[in-house]
Amino acid sequence: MAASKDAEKKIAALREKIRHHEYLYYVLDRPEISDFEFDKLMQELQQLEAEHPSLITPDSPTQRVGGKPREGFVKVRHSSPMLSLDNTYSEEDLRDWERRVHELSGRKDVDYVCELKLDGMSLSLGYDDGQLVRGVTRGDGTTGEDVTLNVRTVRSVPLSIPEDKLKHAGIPADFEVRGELLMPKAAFKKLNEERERNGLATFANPRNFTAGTVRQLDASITAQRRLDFFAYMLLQNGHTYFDRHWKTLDALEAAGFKVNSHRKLVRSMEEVWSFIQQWEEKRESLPYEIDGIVVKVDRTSLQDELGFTGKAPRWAIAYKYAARGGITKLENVRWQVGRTGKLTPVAELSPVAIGGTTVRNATLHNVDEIERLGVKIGDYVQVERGGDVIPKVSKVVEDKDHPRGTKEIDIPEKCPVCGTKVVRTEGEVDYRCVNANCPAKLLGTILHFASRGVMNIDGMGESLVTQLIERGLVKNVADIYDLSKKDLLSLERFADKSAQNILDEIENSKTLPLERVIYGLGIRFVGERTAQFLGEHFGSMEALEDASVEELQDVNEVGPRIAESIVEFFGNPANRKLVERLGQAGLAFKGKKKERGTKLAGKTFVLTGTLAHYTRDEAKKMIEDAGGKVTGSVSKKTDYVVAGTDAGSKLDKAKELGLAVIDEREMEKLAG
Ligand code: 0OW
Repeated sequence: MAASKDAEKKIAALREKIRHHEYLYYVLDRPEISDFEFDKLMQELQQLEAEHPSLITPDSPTQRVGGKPREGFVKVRHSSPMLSLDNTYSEEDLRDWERRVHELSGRKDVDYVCELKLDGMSLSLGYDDGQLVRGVTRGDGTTGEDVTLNVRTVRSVPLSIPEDKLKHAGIPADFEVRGELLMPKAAFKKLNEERERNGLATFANPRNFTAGTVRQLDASITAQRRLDFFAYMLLQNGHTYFDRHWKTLDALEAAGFKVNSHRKLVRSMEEVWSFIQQWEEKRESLPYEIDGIVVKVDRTSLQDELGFTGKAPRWAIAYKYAARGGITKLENVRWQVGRTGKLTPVAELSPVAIGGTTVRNATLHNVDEIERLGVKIGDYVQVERGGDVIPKVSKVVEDKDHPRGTKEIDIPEKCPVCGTKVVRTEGEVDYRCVNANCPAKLLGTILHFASRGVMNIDGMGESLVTQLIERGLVKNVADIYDLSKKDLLSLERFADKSAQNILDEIENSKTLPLERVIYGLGIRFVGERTAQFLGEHFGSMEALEDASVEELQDVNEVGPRIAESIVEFFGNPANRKLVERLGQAGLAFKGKKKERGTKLAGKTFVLTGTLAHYTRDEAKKMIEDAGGKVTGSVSKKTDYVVAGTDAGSKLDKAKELGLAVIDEREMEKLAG
């Protein structure tokens, strides 16, 4: 007992410490320890909990990412409607709103709270006895979807709040918090670029990405995308708890929720207007997108008196900033072909001034976006410069001054660059050119190969590569290694020094490891992480080239889709020739094969149900690193079935076949 008592104390102290550092890092954005030190604390807690599983509680920091992928979402009715906001676009509109507030309330001395209007999606969190028990999307305002498992992975959402902290904040033990869930600009940019690199459809803005992320059936995917949650409402049994909104925000902050600090309590519309103007400029510097300001009557009794119409309260209003953009005419649409062959529609516009620059092109993103906008050639469109640099077409403008266009935007039958028939794979959004030697793909392919995170050939940017392609000096990535100084000196603006620099960079690239070369080949769905797993697993380019679809699926996180894409790539003789030339040029074709243990050599495992401490991928990796194999279906050839909680039909079949059924402890022991 003493050991367990001692463990209990250590676990409690570790949890407290980890929660404190999670709060500093994710709520206050003021970390005091390094990620490495934080991870060590988490590993220590995981180890202690593994030794004393009975001490594991749902609100332990180790329990944020868990549960098996679901088939769908349960509908949940809100305690009271989750309202939306009426919008205003001018100071005059605001004055009208203020007049209505005065008339309806019969008061002139109204206090207001100004808040940034975060451009995310609303979410409701339910806490019972200080424990997070539910996360629900807004849905249609009356009924939302239960996304609790996904919400638990958002680090700025407390899994539990200690009783004393709630008391200190004046909050009852059972309460509901509402707020905005969002994806910071930096995360959006990085994740979208990664999807682009892996040939996946990208999202038009952080809000869409957030909505797609929180509704992932597999919460471990949500966890990887680092969403943020800002609280702005506190209810008990569907009613606002505090008598002032300002108090609500302070109480939420005191209880450990992330509350936006850029808020202001004001007594007049003049102050509201100056707050709005102040943030019109400053919003560019914010780490997340805002699309306006929310103004709310502060006193709850007044809010109740004013009530709401339709779906929006009378006691709150949104002021929307004019889109950073302009209205102009869509003259034409051309289709750009990227490295992966994806065809992207580009709007050719009548020049329009946006934020001091003249814009002539904007992205229409993909065919779905064209359909969503309902845009035609000749339409007048609103063009906006979003958080990222590429302007986008945000909507069609239709009024007496802006008549509609009539010409449909045709999706090209053939690749605009090489004439190959374009295809659209079943269930995918994008149209693609599948010609491996399409020149347009060539530019993107060379740039990808030479880029920093791949072969790191500094100086080999768009202008140089375009020249090399136009002069016929480079037709594929292997030609890079045949370039001579004479070739480079024949290009514009190339003096001896810069030519030598490029040649040195090319030479240096040969020292980079095998996984970089694999990543550089630009095989569809093979991004940086997959390339690393492939390098570690096969240990050489030759072994990778000869691997079958089945063998490839033994690699961590490689499923049938990626395996087929790799076999298809090496099945193309032109690609084989290319790889052979890279080998001859002296690139790293041997890597350090991740040594596998032999404890489980020749043993086949099947995983079923939810494991308490490992995701499916982690468990699969543990077994494979010990030399074992993980398959998806139970058969007589299966040596072990690892059963977690709510194991399904695979467990029944294992019992039928009299197979060895073990839990994750025994799996760990077997894997050593
Ligand atoms: N997006 C926001 C935000 C905010 C609610 C309360 C009742 C009606 C609106 O930052 N700061 N405050 C509120 O207050 N709503 C917001 O966003 C709304 C929620 C639904 C549609 C908008 O996203």
